[in-house]
Amino acid sequence: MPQKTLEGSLSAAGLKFALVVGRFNSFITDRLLAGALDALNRSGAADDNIEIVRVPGAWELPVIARALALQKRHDALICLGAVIRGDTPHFDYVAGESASGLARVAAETGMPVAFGVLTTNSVEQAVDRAGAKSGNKGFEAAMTAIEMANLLRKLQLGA
Ligand code: INI
Repeated sequence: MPQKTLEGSLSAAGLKFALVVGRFNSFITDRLLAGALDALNRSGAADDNIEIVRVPGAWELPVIARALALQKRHDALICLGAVIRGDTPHFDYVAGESASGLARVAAETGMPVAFGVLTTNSVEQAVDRAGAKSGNKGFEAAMTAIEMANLLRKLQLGA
């Protein structure tokens, strides 16, 4: 018998998304948001099915992602932020708790949560990953959200 492989498609038609975006380092997160919206639009998502939620910073992403996940109004969440290392250990707390908090929301609620939070050592590294040399991590996060929403739907339909 041939192997059975399950994968999510990359069509966003008919799917609902929330983008949760940190305002801190908005010169970067605005670019991540633009990349994510580009991915959703080019994959067939309807504007009416896209909601943008702004939060102060990456630290605040998990609590709002959790509230949205519990509402079950979306097929996937796309969380965007930019944590840039400074001279103090603050970076480690914000980046670490944002990442582990979002992972916990996804695991505990079953809602796909794409992690589009940059954690970089410099502004230059962040710029590179927000639409310059190294692509746009917001675009990649949105594509991941689309794939995961479709894969989960397939599994729930008994694939
Ligand atoms: N929030 C970020 O999203 N990125 C950062 O680089 C950052 N730094 O460096 O401080 C940051 N801090 C704010 C944090 O997310 C909270 O909004 C704040 O601590 C209030 O809870």
